[in-house]
Amino acid sequence: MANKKNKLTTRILLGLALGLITGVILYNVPSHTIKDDVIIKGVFYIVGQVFLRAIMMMVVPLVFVSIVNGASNMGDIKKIGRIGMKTLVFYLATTAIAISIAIGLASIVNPGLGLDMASIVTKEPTIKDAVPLAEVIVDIIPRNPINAMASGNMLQIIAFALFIGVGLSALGEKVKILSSIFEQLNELMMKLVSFVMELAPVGVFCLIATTFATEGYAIMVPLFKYMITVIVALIIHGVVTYGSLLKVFTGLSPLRFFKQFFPAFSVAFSTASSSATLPVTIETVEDNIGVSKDIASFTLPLGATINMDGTAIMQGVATIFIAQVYGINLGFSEITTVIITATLASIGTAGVPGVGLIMLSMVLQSVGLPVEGIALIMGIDRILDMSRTAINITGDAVCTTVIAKSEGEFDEEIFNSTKELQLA
Ligand code: DAS
Repeated sequence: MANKKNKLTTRILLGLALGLITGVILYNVPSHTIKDDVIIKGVFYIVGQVFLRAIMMMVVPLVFVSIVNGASNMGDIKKIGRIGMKTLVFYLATTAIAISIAIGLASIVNPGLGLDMASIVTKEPTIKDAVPLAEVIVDIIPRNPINAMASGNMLQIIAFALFIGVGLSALGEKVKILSSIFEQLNELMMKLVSFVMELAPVGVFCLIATTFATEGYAIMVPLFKYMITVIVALIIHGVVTYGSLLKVFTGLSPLRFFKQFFPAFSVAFSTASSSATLPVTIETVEDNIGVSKDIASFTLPLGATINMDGTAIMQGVATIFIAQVYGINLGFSEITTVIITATLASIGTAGVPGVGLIMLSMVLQSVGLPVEGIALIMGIDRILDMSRTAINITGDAVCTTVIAKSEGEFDEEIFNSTKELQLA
């Protein structure tokens, strides 16, 4: 499984490199019918847009099914009690901190300023009028959930899906067939996402070639600033947020934690999939960190599903970047909507490659930003996917360690031993 994802990563990075080279070559070729109408506006446009739409097609069903499934699998809040509530609060709090760091850093770096896509936007992007925060909160509850799905109102879809998931978990055994249907639908969604990601190498090639063939070198600096902003935000969150939480809540050495956790970190980076890394994460957290099996086997699978701080960071930076390149100013209520949407969306986002980008189109829709902006960053997303997935699972492991320590289910001798995990 991990090997298959590594091959996909290689093919996508190859598509990125060839697309970049092709785009720069085309940019320097004088305008010609073949170049403009057949290649760029023909082949590249069709393949690139088909890939982009295939991703957008997945958003509503993926969000709805995966959040219903995630919420129903959390088990009855009363039953999972103390540990479950601690885990939920910790995961959602660190995700909200993550996206706030991302938005704060992006607002300082301003990666999208200087590139004016607004001039080439075919339709005026529809930014919702700045609505007061109270309206944003009230508007989370849909009057008509079917209409919410049809219109792609993502916060309302998330709210409705969470409501159904909690209902399913409260009914427990009485609706086990319906719950298993949602589990199977979730498996189906993951399979469909993997089909779409098989298109990624060609889709990425066409999108990045189009971007560079039309924008030329001008796009390089903003894209580079975007990438650096995401990576710096990931490092800040990993070192400062997780390091502080470990020091304050467990007294453990963050440096030693990251060293002991490195085997899982490296598998997550190479596969870009939290789910594929989960067995290694569990083994590393138990054998290298010292967390009990009971705690690890509950909080880590939950974290791989509902806790995606790295993904939230990408979504925060990408939202600011896309708003800037389209010349759209996001107000306080829009920023709050982005933080709420990305935090809640992480509840259902399963840990497979590229899913963060699918959820990004949902975050953009929640504040009326043009989803077409994803085409700008899709080409380089795989590199960032690898980095953010590694942070996603590090967050899961840090939370697990804090919970285990607070429950007295942590063996400090294992943590202080120097043995390295021998990965099979
Ligand atoms: N690749 C996802 C994961 O496995 C993260 C993402 O797509 O953002 O966690």
